[in-house]
Amino acid sequence: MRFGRSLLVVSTVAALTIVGAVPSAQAQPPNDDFANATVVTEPLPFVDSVDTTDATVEPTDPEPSCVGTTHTVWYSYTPSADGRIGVDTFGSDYDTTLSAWVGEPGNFAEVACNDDTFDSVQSLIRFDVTSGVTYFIMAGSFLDSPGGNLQLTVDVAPPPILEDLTIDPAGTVKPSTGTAMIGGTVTCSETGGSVASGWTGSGSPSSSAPARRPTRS
Ligand SMILES: [Ca+2]
Ligand SMILES: [Ca+2]
Repeated sequence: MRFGRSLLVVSTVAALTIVGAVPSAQAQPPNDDFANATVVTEPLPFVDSVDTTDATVEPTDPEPSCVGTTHTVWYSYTPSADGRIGVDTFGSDYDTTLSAWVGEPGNFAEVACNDDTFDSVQSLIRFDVTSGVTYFIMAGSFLDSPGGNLQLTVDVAPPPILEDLTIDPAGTVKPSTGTAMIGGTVTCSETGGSVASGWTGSGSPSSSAPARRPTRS
């Protein structure tokens, strides 16, 4: 009886050892491949978190214009109305990249691209969207750096800052230095409001447009 118990214990230990020796499978994220892009749902904001450590690069992944990238995962967004959206990776724990595309594998057109934003290694892109058009968002890691915990947010973005510049027709020249002084007005608008402020600028003599001291006749 005691001998039988010993055999049972040995068998159990052996079984546990075998189970523990099985190498762990890679945990590729569900939206690793373009064909399995996670659908961004409305209403915004849309927030997603995914481990991109084992994300891979497909041969058909497009090359962003602003940065090299690996460990790519995909999202798709088809807005129900025209507008402007922002996509960011703030809160992620690795050096991310973001790009947005329209089209299909082998025939993508880039809409937006960013590597770093606000003195961080996280990314932010903003772009106008048209109702019914599907936009594909590719999040990756910088060059071949590791992936990690991706925090991705898609939200409505403020309208772009509009600028209008008016230069006064008359300026002055400081005879002692040859420095030209001009003035004008810069107008900026954001989130429906606008501000206007006067400004002055100066320019030093250059080889292409030399400033000359006034001469007396
Ligand atoms: Ca991928
Ligand atoms: Ca980055």
